[in-house]
Amino acid sequence: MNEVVLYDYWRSSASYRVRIALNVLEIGYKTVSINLLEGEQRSPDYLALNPQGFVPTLVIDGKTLTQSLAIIEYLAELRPECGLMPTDIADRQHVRALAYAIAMDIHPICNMHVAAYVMTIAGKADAREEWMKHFIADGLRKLESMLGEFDGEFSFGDQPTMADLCLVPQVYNARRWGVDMADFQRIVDIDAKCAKLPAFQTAHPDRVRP
Ligand SMILES: N[C@@H](CCC(=O)N[C@@H](CS)C(=O)NCC(=O)O)C(=O)O
Repeated sequence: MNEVVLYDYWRSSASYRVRIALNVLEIGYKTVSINLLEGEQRSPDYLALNPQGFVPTLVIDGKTLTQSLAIIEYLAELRPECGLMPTDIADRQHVRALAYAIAMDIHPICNMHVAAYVMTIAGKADAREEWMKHFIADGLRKLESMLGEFDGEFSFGDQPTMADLCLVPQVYNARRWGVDMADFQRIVDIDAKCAKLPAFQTAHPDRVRP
């Protein structure tokens, strides 16, 4: 395998998801940090890799891959035995539904450029915090009730799947914004379970911060 390179930012949830996936599969990789606060995601060199100007981007097998969930599914298909995606078609649908509830419903409206724009149009400095807390809590409440449909120690079953790779970074982000997690016991329990696993520990933002 050629050198695997992950373009990421230590605090980015989407990057954090892919770091966990690479660790679960035990794929060694080099990191190139794209400093979002300094706008490096909009540099011409980076846009040539990721035309959306988002992190992460993964270079693997001579291919340049974007979109964290599409990257995770690529890795899961490369190594089906890793269990990140179940083998049963209906089970896979459930895992995707849980992952999308975070990655497609919570994350995009809480993205850095969205929250920054909210602050501009609202004309008050604390608008961003209100926005983040409101939409993260709203999304987590819905996720908590979705999770109630499924048994197991993780989001779906007894081993980590793509759903957990989305849940853990979202919980990190929620805590960072001061969201009260008291109503989300199942989410908190799953997060704690994942936190015991080395693949999740070594992907944590505090461990990869440049
Ligand atoms: N759907 C994309 C979203 C990626 C994304 O939004 N990344 C954020 C960091 S978590 C980003 O690069 N933001 C840069 C910006 O808002 O300018 C994915 O899952 O890869």
